[in-house]
Amino acid sequence: MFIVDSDGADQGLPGEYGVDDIPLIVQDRAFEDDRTFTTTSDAQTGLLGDTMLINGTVNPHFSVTTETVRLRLLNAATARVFNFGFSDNREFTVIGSDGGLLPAPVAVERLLLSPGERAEIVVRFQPGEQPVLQSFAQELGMSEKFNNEAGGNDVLDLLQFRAAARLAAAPGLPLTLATLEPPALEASVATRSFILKGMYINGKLMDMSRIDATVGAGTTEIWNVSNTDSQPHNFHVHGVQFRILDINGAEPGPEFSGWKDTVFLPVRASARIALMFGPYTDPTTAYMYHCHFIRHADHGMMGQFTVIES
Ligand SMILES: [Cu+2]
Repeated sequence: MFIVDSDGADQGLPGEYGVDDIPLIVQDRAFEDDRTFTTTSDAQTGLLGDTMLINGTVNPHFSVTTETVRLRLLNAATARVFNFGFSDNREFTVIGSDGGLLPAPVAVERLLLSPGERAEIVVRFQPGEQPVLQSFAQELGMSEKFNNEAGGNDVLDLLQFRAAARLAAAPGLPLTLATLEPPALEASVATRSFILKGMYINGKLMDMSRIDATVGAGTTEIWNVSNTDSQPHNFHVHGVQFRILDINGAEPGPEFSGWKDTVFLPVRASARIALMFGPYTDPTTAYMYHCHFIRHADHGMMGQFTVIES
């Protein structure tokens, strides 16, 4: 995991790496009899594992020594959507999304992250307690059979916390975290549509020799991304961060209102995203956009765009 910080951005937040600031790379894996990874699956959405690996560790625990702990969550699974929460259903606070801090902390009991999505959360602990970070059942919008096959009914233990008898005091979180300009929609220069179905985006498989879109540096575009399929997908864009304007016509929850590069699209969901492209141009080297369910991307559910002078 690469962690990209800007100076001063972390003021007032837990930030001591390995003590109260912990990266959590969350994966489900399956193993063969000879203890090698299982790498193939016939499941539509891809391989689901029965063994949870947190930072590569089976049955992990974390020794808590401070009243608050910041967790940098990465869904590093190929196909599983994690519905994060705690065994005692405690509230926790979301402070960041894929591309940076949120404007303000958001209290939740559950947080749904599809493959490739990240979030930062802060959890408050009491001395001596041992809650477990879990993934809970979820509605993927599929038929019951496929919902089960895609892991929608699974409840999974991910990481046990073991709080010491005495914890170092931690202040409350700041009321504001970052200033996020609203997307400059009036400056939007183009609207594009992306239909996700089967392994196709707009009816096409990835072709290295084809540039699917050319965008202008420093411009804002609105992309309508629709999952018209009977299985979940998501949409991940390289080289740019975006803001989710709406999902199925409604504003996203505040925990998804910040900088994102991946948006989850359950069955028949559609999202409108505003992308603000940076100043860097290169007419020959393309960025990709793709479904982050790895089986889908591997089968060609991907396209590419270049950023040129506008
Ligand atoms: Cu997909």
